Amino acid sequence: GGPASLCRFRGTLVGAVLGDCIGGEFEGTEPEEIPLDRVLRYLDGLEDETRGDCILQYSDDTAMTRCVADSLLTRAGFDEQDMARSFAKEYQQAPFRGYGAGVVQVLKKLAAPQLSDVYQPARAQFGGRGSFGNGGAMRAAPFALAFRDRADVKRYSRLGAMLTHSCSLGYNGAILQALAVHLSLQGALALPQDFLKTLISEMEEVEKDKSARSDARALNESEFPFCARLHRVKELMERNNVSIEEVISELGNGIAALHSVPTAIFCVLHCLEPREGLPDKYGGVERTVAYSLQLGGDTDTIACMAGAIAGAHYGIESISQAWQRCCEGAEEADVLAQRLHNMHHRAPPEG
Ligand code: F2R
Ligand code: MG
Ligand code: MG
Repeated sequence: GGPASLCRFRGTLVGAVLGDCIGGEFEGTEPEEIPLDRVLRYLDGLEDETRGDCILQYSDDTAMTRCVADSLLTRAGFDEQDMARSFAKEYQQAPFRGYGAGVVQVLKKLAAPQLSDVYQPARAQFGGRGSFGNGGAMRAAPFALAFRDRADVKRYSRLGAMLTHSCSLGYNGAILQALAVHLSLQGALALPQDFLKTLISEMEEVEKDKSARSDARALNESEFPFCARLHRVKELMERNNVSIEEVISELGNGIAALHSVPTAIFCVLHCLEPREGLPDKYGGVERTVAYSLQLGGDTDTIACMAGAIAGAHYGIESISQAWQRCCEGAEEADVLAQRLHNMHHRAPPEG
């Protein structure tokens, strides 16, 4: 499909659910425990027609992405009160979705009817430093679908993440993920070096901010930490052979946004071409998800974010029907994507 086509919208949200559900199987695993043959055996099992519809459950990644999409649609734009209430209600109804240990406190506080400042519970996290987890980034894709204008994608993905993540290393990860989906939807992955260049220049602007600089200092990170990681992505892309160990040591595979969003972007870029060891029958989304799983660590979230960016590039047509049938919430994600596509092509939503 062309830029911002329906097929790309559907690919984005369905790709994200697939990454979450399939990646969930390996979350927290050491990479040496998941050699490629184990990953491929597992993925082959999803294609086995004789086992009927196997339902892999989605986790917090999809639960919160659905809240974001639903709130943006219902309110025809970003409404922090509505989105906060939606997160709290979703958690109350299904607390078993594998939420981060810290964010649960925020979600409980957001349920209080008398709460007026919905950003306050997030600010109180981790002794007032706020969370740098990837929970804001894992649910950021719908912002890229709802808003056409790049400045709006950045503005609202930041505010949406700040409802739970007040540390800039958390919410800036959400901006980076939303920007990656936004660019991919426009077809920017056709020129991977330019795609990366644009992300770096956008993030330079974002990370100039005073709080970003002081948060990076307080956490002993380099200045412009996301830009620094994106430069490492560029270096890794320029090399012929990159081992899984090198990707993990250069970019990370953990629960922090800084250690997972650039990693997800690398997975997409690395899998733009067929990869040795991955079956030729795989489309681009399958290749990307299969590669992400081998990194171990926070596999549901890395595969979810990579799946969204890859899905925006390749579109729904490239995604295996068998995989879709296996994943809880894939059909609902498809419906939300179609509604967001309508919204995107109508008048710009109010902020
Ligand atoms: N929570 C998980 N996985 C753990 C295993 C779950 C298991 N399957 C189960 O069901 O029990 N996955 C999900 O959490 C990640 C998103 O987390 P989020 O929303 O960012 O949460 P939180 O609590 O804010 O941050 C996560 C952890 O990061 C550390 N951390 C964050 N900020 C910190 C700070 N300023 N100082 C120190 N530590 C900080 C803490 O350990 C937090 O608990 C996704 O992977 C999702 O899939
Ligand atoms: Mg999860
Ligand atoms: Mg995770």
